[in-house]
Amino acid sequence: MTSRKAVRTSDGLAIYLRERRRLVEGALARSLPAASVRPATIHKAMRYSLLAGGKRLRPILTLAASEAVGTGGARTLANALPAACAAELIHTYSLIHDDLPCMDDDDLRRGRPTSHTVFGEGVAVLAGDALLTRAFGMLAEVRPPSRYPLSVLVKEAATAAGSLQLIAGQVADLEAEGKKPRLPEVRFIHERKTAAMIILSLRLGAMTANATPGELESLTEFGAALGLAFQIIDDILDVTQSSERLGKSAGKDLEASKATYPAAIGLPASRREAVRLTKKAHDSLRPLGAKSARLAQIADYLLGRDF
Ligand code: GRG
Repeated sequence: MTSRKAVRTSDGLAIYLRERRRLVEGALARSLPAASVRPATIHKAMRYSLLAGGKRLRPILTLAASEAVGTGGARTLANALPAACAAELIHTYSLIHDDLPCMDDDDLRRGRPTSHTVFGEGVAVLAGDALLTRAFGMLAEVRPPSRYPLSVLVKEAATAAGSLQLIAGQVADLEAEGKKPRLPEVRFIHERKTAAMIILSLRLGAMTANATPGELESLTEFGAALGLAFQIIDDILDVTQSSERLGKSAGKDLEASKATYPAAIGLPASRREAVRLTKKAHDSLRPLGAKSARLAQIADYLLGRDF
């Protein structure tokens, strides 16, 4: 992207991302008990991981999806915000558990020592559990629009975080370790471990803004393509970037013989696949028209990211 128009567009996106991140950070900080509330250890641990930065991709997608189908005003955003927090709470729980010695056994996350290295394994497990539980409490704060009662939102989140999606991906990932990675298996894992949460984030945002079934379908297709592209880029960055840049341990996938796109099809083909999926993501947005421009920009931004 070198044209002047492209530069202006990416400037606009940077401002958008900064503003939405600010909204999300404030809401996340308010979503948990203060660190001093008894038992302080658990609240410290929950806040330590949740408020450690991170790209906030999932909550930003929730907000952007609500804006793509709603009126886009302050009310649209305010109603999407608890759902955005729910997506980030589930995501952060999954990161804490993923880093545990019995899983990926990692000591660096979001540029900080992982939860279990600071608080011990027991508290880290419980902090993950408590964040997951809090996610459903946050979802209950959405003012349900006419098409989507709260029970629908809760079911969406439970399905995406459950044994058919997020946890299915993690189990398949654990079972794939040390085996020669095959593309269908890698895809199975990535669709469940990563894309499912990205689809959930978009769908929750769209639902809080009372999306039509057609709009919801377009955003689901967008999320499926974007989610897979996002994880392929993540796999590529693990091979090509430093731990300092990523804020998490780089090079671990190769070391642990993890199921990744570069391991299955090589780096050049992985890059081509991420580009193809990003184009597919763009195509999925076409029925939504101009209001989905931010989502299209986010897809391009994620393709070009280096952390
Ligand atoms: C239930 C015991 C138990 C564990 C669940 C499901 C699970 C553990 C872990 C999956 C988490 C995981 C590592 C998913 C991969 C998706 C991914 C690329 C995560 C990193 O997302 P980013 O880059 O991270 O958006 P930030 O820190 O920016 O939010």
